Amino acid sequence: MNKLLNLMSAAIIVSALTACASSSPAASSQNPAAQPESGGSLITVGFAQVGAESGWRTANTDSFKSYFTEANGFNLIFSDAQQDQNKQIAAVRDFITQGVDYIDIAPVTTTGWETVLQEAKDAGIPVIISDRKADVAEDLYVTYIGGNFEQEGKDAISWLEGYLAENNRSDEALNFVHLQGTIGADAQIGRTKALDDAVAGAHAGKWTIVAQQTGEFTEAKGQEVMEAILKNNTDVHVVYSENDDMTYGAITALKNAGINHKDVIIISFDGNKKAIQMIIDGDIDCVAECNPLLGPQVGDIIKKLENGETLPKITYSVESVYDIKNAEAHLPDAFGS
Ligand code: GYE
Repeated sequence: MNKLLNLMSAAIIVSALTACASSSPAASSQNPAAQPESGGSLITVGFAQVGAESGWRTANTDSFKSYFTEANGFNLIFSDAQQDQNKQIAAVRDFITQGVDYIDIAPVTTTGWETVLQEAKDAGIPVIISDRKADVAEDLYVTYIGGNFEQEGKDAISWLEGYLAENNRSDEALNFVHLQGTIGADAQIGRTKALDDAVAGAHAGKWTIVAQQTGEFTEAKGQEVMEAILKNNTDVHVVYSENDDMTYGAITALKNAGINHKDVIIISFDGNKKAIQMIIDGDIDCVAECNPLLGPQVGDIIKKLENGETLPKITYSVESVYDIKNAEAHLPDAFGS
């Protein structure tokens, strides 16, 4: 069933990507929508990226850089904020000063965007929010495209419930270590809420979070934080890690502490090729997928805007859950390395 769903979602993504590619500005040079501004000039897009903290992020950046090319009719101005919101806001102001045609922001955190988005609006520059949501009034941006993070978390919890039931472990008291992403990022808020709700609700009294700390979505910080946590808690049954990179770090920390990580249920998010391989190798138990390949989809949004089309306010990526039952089939399609 899972496998079927995965194959279906992979097919949807592939067909969506193919659709984007075949209707790209480069492929339709007679289409005036491709070069609308001054017949032949490029569309300038400023992309305020979060940083380079993870494999997901690298794949996301690559996806934008390989889509928004001159050959495709675009001039991309790329900015890396190194996970610092002030830098990201400064980059957006710079895009406004330069008079770009479109701005795409992947907001580091959900809050703090009103002022600069109002400035973009006043300058008449449409803003697309991708990857993580910003908590602002709907008239300050055109559309959001990216993951549904609370749903990803709920999918991971459902997977765990199913796994425990299959192994006759549903009644066990379980200690969780919870490694959170960058605090205040939409991806952290949603994934954290799903676990917090499960622990306070359906599993109250049975599931305990013994440590809940941010590893800032990086492998190094994930390892460092996990090492510190293991000094006080050696009885860990589940690691719920909000991205693959922190998961790699946590596994190293478990090994260094002399704990067999294969005895711990390890739940991760994203779905890098390396993490999918680690499911096959028995190192990771479950990965809730998050799709980073948003470049062509944002390109498609821009083309629609150029055509005067109205877009939905939110478009969520189609996402699956991977475990030992479907990892092998997904491996060739997994992103990154
Ligand atoms: O899960 C993590 C990255 O915002 C969905 O950011 C993204 C998250 C992703 O650093 O690996």
